[in-house]
Amino acid sequence: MAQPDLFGNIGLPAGVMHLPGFALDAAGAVLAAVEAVSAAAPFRHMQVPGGGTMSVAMSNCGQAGWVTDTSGYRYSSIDPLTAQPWPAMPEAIFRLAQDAAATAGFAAFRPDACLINRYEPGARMGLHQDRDERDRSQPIVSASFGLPATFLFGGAKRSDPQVKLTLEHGDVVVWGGPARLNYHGIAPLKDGVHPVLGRQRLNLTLRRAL
Ligand code: MD6
Ligand code: FE
Repeated sequence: MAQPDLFGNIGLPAGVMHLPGFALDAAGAVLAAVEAVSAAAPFRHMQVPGGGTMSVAMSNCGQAGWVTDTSGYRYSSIDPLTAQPWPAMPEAIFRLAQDAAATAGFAAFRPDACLINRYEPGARMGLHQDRDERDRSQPIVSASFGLPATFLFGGAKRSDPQVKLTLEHGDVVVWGGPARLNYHGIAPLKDGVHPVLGRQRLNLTLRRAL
């Protein structure tokens, strides 16, 4: 447990790899690609089955997009807001995810879905598992930009203790193997002004969904 892994990570669950600054070189191209995606598929606050609205605003690109409404969570090839397919996954985003996955030992990763989360101060993501994807042998790659956030990593049960990890601009997390179904969430975003993105955090979460 106290042994650092290949990347110097200590105390993270097995299967979770934090790659600080991995996305810094690609940040300009990736953020320009996010602008283009959100011009075609605007950020929106989706409804959750319980009746509430998410504090995080979302968009997607790729073959499949993660959506939620009052009937539940699922992947959909059509954006319910525009009734059009989601924008294709920009090359810069695909390449970043593949490079990060390969660095973490998942050379076969070919993402077909990219969920884009936009947090403004106070926005949060409650504790959840990612279980809407078909092939759970594939990891999830998550890239963060803008204001720092506190990622909470739990265990296989909702009540398991949590480890905190600060995700900064340009950080990537690759999450798979024995941690694939662990509970996790994001603490309410603290206010601040990021030199590149201002008062927000963007997170791109890439999966093999179909
Ligand atoms: C976020 N991320 O960072 C929300 N899930 O804004 C996630 O829920 C997430 O970053 C699975 C794997 C990596 C993640
Ligand atoms: Fe998640």
